[in-house]
Amino acid sequence: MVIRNVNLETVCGISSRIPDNPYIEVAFAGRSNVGKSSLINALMNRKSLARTSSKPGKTQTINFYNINNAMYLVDLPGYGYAKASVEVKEKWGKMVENYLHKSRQLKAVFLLVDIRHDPSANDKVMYEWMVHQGFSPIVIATKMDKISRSQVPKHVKAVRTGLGMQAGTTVIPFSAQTKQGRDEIWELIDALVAEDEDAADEEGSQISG
Ligand SMILES: Nc1nc2c(ncn2[C@@H]2O[C@H](COP(=O)(O)OP(=O)(O)O)[C@@H](O)[C@H]2O)c(=O)[nH]1
Ligand SMILES: [Mg+2]
Repeated sequence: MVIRNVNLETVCGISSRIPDNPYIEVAFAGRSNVGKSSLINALMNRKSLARTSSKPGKTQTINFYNINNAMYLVDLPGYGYAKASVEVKEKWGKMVENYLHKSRQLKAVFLLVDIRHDPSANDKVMYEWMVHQGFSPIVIATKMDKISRSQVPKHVKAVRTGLGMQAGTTVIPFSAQTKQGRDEIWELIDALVAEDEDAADEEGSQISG
């Protein structure tokens, strides 16, 4: 995708309604501080449109970034933020769950994990949920600049094992700092956008005869 324009179109809080968007959505899940907003900025070629923070638990809303009036990148609040109260955690959980279940435009969820660490129990729950919902699970192992290149395969393998990923599923090593992995992620998203456009054409031709 050649980025022509990006716009933070909808910010969805606990009490807001999930928008009924006209284009497909791709969402990014993962624990707080794993690098979701940094990845979205890297995909958009923006330094700081998506707010990033060294303090975990900053994004408490679902943020919809309109890309070229063609699709949305969706920044989800992170799970597993230890300092949030039980009540707040529950509300966030419900909001995210509600979105993931109800959005008609959500075509893929990318799960971000830190390439340095074995996936957590929450990561595993999220992964299994994705598979259960019928999404083809795509895992992004981020912060790869923090390990040496020669260590990457070993860590990718640990991520696969930790999540119980099946053969043929995708792990993309990524770094928001070096932008490694960015093109590969866009290729996957572009394919989803193209698929949706084909489906729309098909529908159109059925209506016209
Ligand atoms: N070295 C390095 N730091 C990163 C990378 N991605 C994110 N970070 C840092 O990790 C922290 C959390 O990132 P953020 O995108 O806000 O995480 P989020 O809570 O998942 O949205 C910030 O200090 C980022 O600068 C990366 O690929 N490499
Ligand atoms: Mg964030």
